[in-house]
Amino acid sequence: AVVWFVDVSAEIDSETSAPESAQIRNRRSCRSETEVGANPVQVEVGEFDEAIEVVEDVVAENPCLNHHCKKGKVCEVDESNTPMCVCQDPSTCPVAEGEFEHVCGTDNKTYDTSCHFFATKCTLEGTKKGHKLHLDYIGPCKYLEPCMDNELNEFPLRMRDWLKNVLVTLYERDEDNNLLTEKQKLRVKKIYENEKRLQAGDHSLDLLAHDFEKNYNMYIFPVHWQFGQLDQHPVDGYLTHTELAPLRAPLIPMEHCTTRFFEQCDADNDKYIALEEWATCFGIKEQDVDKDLII
Ligand SMILES: [Ca+2]
Ligand SMILES: [Ca+2]
Repeated sequence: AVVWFVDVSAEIDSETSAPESAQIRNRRSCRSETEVGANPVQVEVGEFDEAIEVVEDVVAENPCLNHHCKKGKVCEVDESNTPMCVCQDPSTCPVAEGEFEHVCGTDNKTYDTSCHFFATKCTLEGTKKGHKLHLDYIGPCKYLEPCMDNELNEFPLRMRDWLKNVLVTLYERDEDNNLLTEKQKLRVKKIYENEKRLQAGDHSLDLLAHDFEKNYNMYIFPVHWQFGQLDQHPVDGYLTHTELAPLRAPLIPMEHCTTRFFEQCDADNDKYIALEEWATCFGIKEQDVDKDLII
């Protein structure tokens, strides 16, 4: 479950064109190394067989090759052969391979794939409607039960435990993957090696609450770490709706309190979740909020 979640985050972290986090880049490069296994350029040349000369000419002349467009846009050249990004026609998006590729927009409409969603959002650029339209969650739109007050309090219990387990899993696999920085590794090592650590499992809410009280210190870093993972565009100590999307979108269909939880995290209602607000809604004490922990 952990791996699935991390991968999906990487996929949808694209409502912005800003650089991806090192974490995601690392994961991508790992993935392509294992999956492709060959130099992609060689593969392409092979496909064109004898026409290698011609292919190389085309490569040199196509200014779109190294021109990156954000999701929802594709590169086209104008009359003077200058590359530019234009909205992608949704009908050119790859056909969805199944319902799992559908996404639900904040307009409560189901889009075939995230490609269809971002292409549609692009055509609305500059309008109020387009500004308000976000990818709400992964999967087709469905009825989400309203989140009750008592359920809202349960959410951070599960979330904190889950974050701690994600970090421990990353740590266990880190030997060859470099998913964590050296500093982060040292911090997780302390948690990992602590004998009192609650092992991953399907625990009752009572046990999770008890563990948070007893082993509070083990939760401080995981909460900070997740904030740092999301605060990337830009790195400024605040989370925007878009920065939060990689965490929110896969979570909403499984945890119906997700939206309400993050809304109330923004205690001062300025549309940004500051590190202090984030830490507070996960039960971290004010004196333990530490900007240095998110690096
Ligand atoms: Ca930010
Ligand atoms: Ca705020």
